[in-house]
Amino acid sequence: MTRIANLYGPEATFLGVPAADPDEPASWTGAGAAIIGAPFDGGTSHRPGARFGPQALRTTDYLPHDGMRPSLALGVDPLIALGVVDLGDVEMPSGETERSLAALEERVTAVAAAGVLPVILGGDHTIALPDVTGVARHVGWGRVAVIHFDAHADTGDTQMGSLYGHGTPMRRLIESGACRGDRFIQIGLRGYWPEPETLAWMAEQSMRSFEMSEIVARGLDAVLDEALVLAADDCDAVFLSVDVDVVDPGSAPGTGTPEPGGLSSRQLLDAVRRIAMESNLAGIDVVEVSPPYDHAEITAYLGNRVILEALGGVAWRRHGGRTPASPLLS
Ligand SMILES: [Mn+2]
Repeated sequence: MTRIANLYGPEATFLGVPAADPDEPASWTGAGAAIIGAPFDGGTSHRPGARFGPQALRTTDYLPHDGMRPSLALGVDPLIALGVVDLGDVEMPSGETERSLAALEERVTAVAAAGVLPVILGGDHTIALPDVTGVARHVGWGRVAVIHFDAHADTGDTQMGSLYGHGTPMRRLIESGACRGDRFIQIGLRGYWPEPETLAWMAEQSMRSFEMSEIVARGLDAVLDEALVLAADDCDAVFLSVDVDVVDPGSAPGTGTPEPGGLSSRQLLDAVRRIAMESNLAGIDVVEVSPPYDHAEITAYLGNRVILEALGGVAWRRHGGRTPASPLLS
C-alpha cells in the first residue's frame, strides 16, 4: 500500500517534519517519535467530524511549517531533539469499524516494536483501543498504565448495541487485560454519564477517576501528584490519552460531545507537559478534535499544542533540556 499522507486533505506533515513511509522502515525506525493519523469518526455517538482531526492537528499553526518548534519553557526543540517523523494516515473507512481499528493497531504495534514513540492523531476516541493495545503488545500485556484526560469515562459496555465506539474503548482495554483497571487513571470527568451500572463496574476494576469536582476541591497539582505515583507503581510505561473535550467547551468548542465546566487550556497544557516530563511515556493520542464544529481554529490550535507539550516533555526527559523555570522569573 502506498503511503497515505492525509486521507481527507492535501499532503502535509505535522508542522513540516519529514514524511516517512510505513513500508520503508529505514525512513522511520531511527526516529524518536512518529506521528500516525487516525482519521476515523465512525464511533461517534453524536456530532461527527473528527475524521478531519489529523489534518487540522498537523497544519493549524501561525508559525512556519519548518519542522522546528523550540520550546521556551523547556529549552529544547522536541521535533528536532526527538527526530519526529510523520507516517501519514492509516486507511480507516468510517463504515468498517473493526477493519479500521485492526489497521491502526497493526501500525501502532509496528511503531512501538521498533522502539519509536507512537503519537496518534484522532479521530474519535474509539481509536484508544487499538492505540493502547498496540503499545501493550510491545511494552507488556498489563504493564502499561493509562492516564486518560476526558470529560467522559468511555467505559460503556456497549454503544447503540456495538462493542466498538467512542464510549466503550476503556472497558474493552481493561477486559482484554491490555492494561490494568487499577492503573487506569482518568482526569476531568463531569456531567451526566455514565449511569450507575457502569460506575459500579468501574469501581469493581479499581479505576481511579478524578472528577472535575475533586480537581476543583483539591487542585490539579495535587491530583497529578497522586496520578503520577499510581501510574509508576508496578507498571513499566504510561500511555497518555487526551480527549480534547476535557477542556471547557469555551476553549475547545470543536468537538463531538461538549460538556460544560472543564479544565482550562492552560491547565491541560501544563498537566500534559508535567506528565511527559515525569513519566516513561510509551504512547500518546490526542482525540476528538472535530474541525467542522470548531470556531477560529481554537480547538485545533489547542490540540496542536497538546502534542507539542507532550513531545517537549519527552524530549526534555530524554535529552536534558534546561530547567523548566524561565530565568526571567528567577
Ligand atoms: Mn473520550
